[in-house]
Amino acid sequence: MENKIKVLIDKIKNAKSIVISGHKNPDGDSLCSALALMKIIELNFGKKSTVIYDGNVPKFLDEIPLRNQTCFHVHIPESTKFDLCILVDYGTRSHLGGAEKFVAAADFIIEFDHHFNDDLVGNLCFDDTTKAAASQVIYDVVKSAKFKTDKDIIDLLTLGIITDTGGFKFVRNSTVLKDAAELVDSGADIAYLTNLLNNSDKKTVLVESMAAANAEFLMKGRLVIATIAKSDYKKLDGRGELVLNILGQIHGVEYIVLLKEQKENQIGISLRSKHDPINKIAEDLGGGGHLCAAGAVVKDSLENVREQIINAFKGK
Ligand SMILES: [Mn+2]
Repeated sequence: MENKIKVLIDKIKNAKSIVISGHKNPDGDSLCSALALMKIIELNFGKKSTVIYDGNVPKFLDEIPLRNQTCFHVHIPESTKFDLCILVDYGTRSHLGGAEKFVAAADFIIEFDHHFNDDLVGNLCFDDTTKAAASQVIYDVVKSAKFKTDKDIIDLLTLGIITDTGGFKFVRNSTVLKDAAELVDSGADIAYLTNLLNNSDKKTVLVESMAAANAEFLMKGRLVIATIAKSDYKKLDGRGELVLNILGQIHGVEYIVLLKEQKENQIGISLRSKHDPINKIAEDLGGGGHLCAAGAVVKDSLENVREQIINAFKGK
């Protein structure tokens, strides 16, 4: 770790321009980790970096600190060369989105991630799959390097943990709770930060509740499939987490599937499981993710994808 931190410090010190990006269609951890790093670099090295994103930033993240300092990637000329590129929470190469062109042009790439990935993009990798959030990986580095922090950094790192653990519901080891406890001691207010995320549009909440109300129950109620039709897809905010949350509360439900018709013959699939891993199903569909929370995008009709999903769950 010590050696890697030396390289990290050297690369940041010598960089003339720095771009930071999370994965396409950023979630809370991805965006908060990127913004936290931006502020860490500013506070400790006196350098500005550019935080870019691709896809849509969910509206529930509107009130997070420094939100207005993110930049949609197309607003930066394609010919721009950042000599240092930092990737956070990206997962796999195919999730880089608009950051890909800056990755290709950069002299050096640093990554901070907690996803399992056997095709690493970074030249210097701070990866730890035991961590619940990329922001937890960053917090580790902050402590090892003895970097200065401020309220924005503390709040953003805490928000990364809150969002990726579903408000501490998906905590699988104690390290994330220890880190959260330290962040609270450093000034993070969990209740305040949790409320900061209650920002969704009325139409989003209504569409997601409706999708839950119309869901189909299979396998004696162990599998539930909800659907968002193309006409409602635009009203979604992020991944449709509310649908998954509502259905997951039902007694006897073990697997929750949300099919989102993103456009004609393109279905976004979110898979959740209460216990049994379902990441293999996501991988077989060309996607990936965590053991019990994964997803994929399949280019086929809603009806065909529904059939595929039902077949994939046969034998479970
Ligand atoms: Mn994450």
